[in-house]
Amino acid sequence: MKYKGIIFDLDGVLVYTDKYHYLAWKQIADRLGIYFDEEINNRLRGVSRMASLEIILERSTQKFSDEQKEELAEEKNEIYRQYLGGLTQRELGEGVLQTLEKFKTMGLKLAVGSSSRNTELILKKTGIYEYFDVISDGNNISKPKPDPEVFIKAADMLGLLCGQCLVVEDAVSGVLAATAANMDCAAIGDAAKHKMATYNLESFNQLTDIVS
Ligand code: B16
Ligand code: MG
Repeated sequence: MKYKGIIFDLDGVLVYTDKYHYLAWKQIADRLGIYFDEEINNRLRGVSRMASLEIILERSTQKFSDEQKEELAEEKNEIYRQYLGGLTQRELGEGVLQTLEKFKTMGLKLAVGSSSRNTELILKKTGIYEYFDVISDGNNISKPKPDPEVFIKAADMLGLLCGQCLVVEDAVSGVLAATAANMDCAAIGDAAKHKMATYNLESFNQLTDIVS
């Protein structure tokens, strides 16, 4: 087999939580009178909570202190977690369950490599927590994507070399992070056409052909 480990991004790859990030940020932006739409939201994919807030505040004329920014980020997270309360297996990406099942039977090591600090909750609510050998996420990194830290740590936790792992990503920041980690990257969704991606996926199910 070409790879020994697969490192999955969470939001936008395994689970469609991206719409809840959008709705939560939209609520904050509307309250502050800042213009925010789906296109701006695409720039938030894969980047940390605080970096997302900074992108939203680019359109604000008001200045915010670090303390106010912390409060806004916390407020967004509370709204987001309310949405997560209703999360079920229905929000899993198409083909995710079958693919994870197949990769497990093939003996591949599986990791999550996400910028989110809500990874465990999301994996448990959608019933896929048990499929993963390790989780590398916003809780154990100091530098968010596009820095490669989250993926390098995931490979390390799996006991594998970077070159033995394939990253699956939906965000440009994630494709850049995988490239900087010297890992092959299968890009889907928003990042699918990115020139740095090793594989451009039209559907999640195509992963099986790449890996076999
Ligand atoms: P949280 P990923 C990322 O997840 C999201 O795409 C991004 O929009 C979000 O700001 C980031 O997680 C942090 O999430 O607020 O839950 O800690 O795509 O890296 O799985
Ligand atoms: Mg993502």
